[in-house]
Amino acid sequence: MAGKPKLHYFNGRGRMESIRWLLAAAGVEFEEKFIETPEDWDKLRNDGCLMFQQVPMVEMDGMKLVQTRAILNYIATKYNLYGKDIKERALIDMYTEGMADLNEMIIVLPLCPPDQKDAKIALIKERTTDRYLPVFEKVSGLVSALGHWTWKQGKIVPDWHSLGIDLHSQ
Ligand SMILES: N[C@@H](CCC(=O)N[C@@H](CS)C(=O)NCC(=O)O)C(=O)O
Repeated sequence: MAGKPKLHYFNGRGRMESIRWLLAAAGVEFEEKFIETPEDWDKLRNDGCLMFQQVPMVEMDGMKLVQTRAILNYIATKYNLYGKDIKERALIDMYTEGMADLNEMIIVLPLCPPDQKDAKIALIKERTTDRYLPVFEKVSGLVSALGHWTWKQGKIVPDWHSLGIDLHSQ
């Protein structure tokens, strides 16, 4: 029997988090190998197992998978979580690409110059509440899949703290 998938990433949510969620949704146990030091990072890059010298990387089924979307597509296809036909798959792609756009805004926030940070946080909040969450509110069945949101009085409420956004810094 094949071993558990091994996830290589930093000790944080980042781009690996959606992969963790998807494996959990598929009921697949996995191991994590965190990159904790510059030496860990150098070793992984110099081993030649990262196609583009980037993580996330997932070892599974004899492959060293990189590129978040490629990894998600592989897992979703393997565990039959990618729609019953191409129309359902297109719909799934539309929802997940929307979430990926929002996620990308949040992931790059720590790299933002300090003088632009408040404006970026304000934009993330505006896009979250005005653009993305209304779409997911229409399909409340999907809400349980969104770890950082809670459902209050018929509305999705973001958990800003768990998203890494400190409201008190405003
Ligand atoms: N398109 C890639 C982007 C991966 C990426 O940017 N990973 C970052 C960590 S979150 C990284 O490894 N950066 C190092 C580098 O680009 O040299 C994906 O979706 O997996």
